[in-house]
Amino acid sequence: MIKVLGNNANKKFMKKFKGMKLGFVLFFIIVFNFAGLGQQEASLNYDTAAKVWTEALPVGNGRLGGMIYGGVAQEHIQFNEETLWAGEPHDYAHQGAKNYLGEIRQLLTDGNSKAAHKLAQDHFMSEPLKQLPYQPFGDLYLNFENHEEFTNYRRSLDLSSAISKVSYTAKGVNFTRDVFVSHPDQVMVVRLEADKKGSLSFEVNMDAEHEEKKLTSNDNQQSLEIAVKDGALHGAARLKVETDGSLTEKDGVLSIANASSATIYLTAATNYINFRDVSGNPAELVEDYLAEIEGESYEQIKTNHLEDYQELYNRFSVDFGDNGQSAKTTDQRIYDFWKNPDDPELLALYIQFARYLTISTSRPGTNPSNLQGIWNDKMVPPWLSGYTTNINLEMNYWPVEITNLSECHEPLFKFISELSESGSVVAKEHYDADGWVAHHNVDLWRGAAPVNASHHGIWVTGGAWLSTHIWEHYLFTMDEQFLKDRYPLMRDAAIFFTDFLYKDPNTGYLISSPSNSPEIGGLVAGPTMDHQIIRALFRNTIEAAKVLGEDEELVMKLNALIPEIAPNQIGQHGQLQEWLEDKDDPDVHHRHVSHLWAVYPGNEINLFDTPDLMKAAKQSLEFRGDNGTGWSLAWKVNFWARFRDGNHAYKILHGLLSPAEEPLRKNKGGSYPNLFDAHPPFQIDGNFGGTSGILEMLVQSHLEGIELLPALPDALPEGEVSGLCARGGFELSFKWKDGILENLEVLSKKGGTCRLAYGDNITIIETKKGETYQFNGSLKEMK
Ligand code: FUC
Repeated sequence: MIKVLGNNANKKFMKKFKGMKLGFVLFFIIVFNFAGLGQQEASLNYDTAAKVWTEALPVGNGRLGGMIYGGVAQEHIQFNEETLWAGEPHDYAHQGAKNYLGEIRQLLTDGNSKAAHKLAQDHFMSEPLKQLPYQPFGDLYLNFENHEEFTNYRRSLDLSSAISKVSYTAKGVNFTRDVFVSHPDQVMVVRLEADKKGSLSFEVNMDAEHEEKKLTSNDNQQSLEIAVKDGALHGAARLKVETDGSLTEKDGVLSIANASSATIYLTAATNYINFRDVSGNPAELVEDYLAEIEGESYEQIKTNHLEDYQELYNRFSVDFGDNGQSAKTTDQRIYDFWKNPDDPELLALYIQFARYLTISTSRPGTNPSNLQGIWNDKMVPPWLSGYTTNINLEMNYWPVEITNLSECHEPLFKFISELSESGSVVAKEHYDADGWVAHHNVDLWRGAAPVNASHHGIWVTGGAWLSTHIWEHYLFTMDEQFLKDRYPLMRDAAIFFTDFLYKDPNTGYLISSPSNSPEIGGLVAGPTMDHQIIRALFRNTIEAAKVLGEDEELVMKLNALIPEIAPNQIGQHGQLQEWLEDKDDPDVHHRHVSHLWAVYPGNEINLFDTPDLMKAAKQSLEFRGDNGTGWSLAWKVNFWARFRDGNHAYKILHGLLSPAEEPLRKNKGGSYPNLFDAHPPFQIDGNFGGTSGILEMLVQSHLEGIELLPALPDALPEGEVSGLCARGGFELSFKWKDGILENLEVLSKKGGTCRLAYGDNITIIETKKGETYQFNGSLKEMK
């Protein structure tokens, strides 16, 4: 960990980084050239309208989301509001479950797993057994008469402005539509223009799939009220139209005629206030949102949007060079990448798209990004479009710090805080323990109890894994106030495990039982992943307590427990054991690779401290193979980067960026035409995990310092990155050519020691807060 540096830290850092092989060391000094570095253009482009949802383009402001189809005769924007879910406030804990904990443990210890499963299924699962789904909200339709014939069709999503555009020519008139969702003004904006006066005519109406719905209009406004079928939530959407043409209303539909331009402002809200309170008034909220933009011009609202969005987006840029592929449509590029993975700009686009998705789904005050971000068109979406914590939810936040979007991590912290409340009830009812616990799935109601089935639902380290994000955020920002505010969540997650860990009569180790290694092997005693996560949580809590000068006694207790926890073990096939017993099957190619958690996102297993375990982990990954669902591929990219095998990481990325719907790829993970990650079906985690994987090839800062280009693949021989964040509070800009670092600029945001490594070159400098330091490719500081 970079945070806590002992007296001999510098020596240790040197030692750790000994043995790193570079091959070449640069001896010449390169003239710095960051002046030319700018924001690269990044856009998704198409020459036809979307036929299906995974071709439509996403827009969002963290709360409101839209999927734009871009049809000419009919525009369809399917929209969501992030708090519209089925269900109602409910804690899911199973009263009296704790009475069965001892017996379930004993059955597992005795090897009677069948009886353990049955007992757990009958008495230990959440009430009710299933959680509830995220819901679509509604649809906006714009119908244009006489637009059947058209030419010059283009459809795009510009990532630098977060504006989606459609343009075409019909009857000699050039038409354009711009759509964005404003965060400052909380409205979706659809701007339509025709370049010939008075030639824009269309009808507007909203609709929804909900059985309970009501559409009303008056003057230039239209309202849609809906209620979910199973539950306490209802919502209101409201739009208003401003135009220089005529506006009439008939049967709820608004008609615009003879206009040159028209702007639609749409907003939506529900009665959800928080996971315990549904007393909101959505009709009032949407009225207020629209009242707040009354009198503001379209130009002003667009300017507000751009200022707000670009303040986040423009902090980071990446350029891998462009070999001409970017002139093609995005769907074609994905197809061509599958055939020949030589489109470095597509990787840069993938990174910026993930940043766009982060900004569009996660803003301070919103809910975190669920399995589909905020976009969903199904009443029963895959896996309920929930918050799955045994990999997916965390993966959504893997690149958030590195890509300089630290405040977009906040929704996750708020979520953890709420989850700790429901999780403390579950800790008591299921485990008779203090602190809090969360299992593998969570819904809007912060359900923390084990759901669905004992063989995958009883997995106890969901809350612990999430809590590691608090420490990570601190490492990247060095923000002590943040740590002080959120530390109790880590501490209480750790306290749960001080009660929960159980001395295994067979081995004498402290183990996690009952639990599972997600989602393979059933209910077991002592899965490796749990122990890795619990140790990481304990270590983080110890470090955090030291920073804050708190909880000395707890620190002593955690320090004493860590060596008692079952260690990582190497098994008969040279593999890292997934379980306490040496029973891994090398022929199993399961999508989850949970026992490698300590390689990534953890750091307990690494090349310097534990080379043998690293070798075993690599062996395990080789057994699992190179295929997988979208998120599984994404995770493997990160592993291979940590194994310092950039070419293998790139091989996996090749799959992740290949067409999901290509029949010859037989339902593998990949990308849809709109660059959404395919599990399949659509699941947003792979977009984020793939992005963190690419960045792990460029910079790693999970050990004592910052390593430049630790796993650069041959396919990315040159590039330029700016605004990339590393642990310790540093922001990096650097450039490489022919696979060799040319120069580096480090901004120290908080001061302190900065340890840099590139190949055999190591530089340690004391930095001052706010200062920028420049280095040549051999890490020699340039004054
Ligand atoms: C976990 C995974 C599945 C899927 C689901 C949402 O259960 O095993 O593959 O991603 O989450």
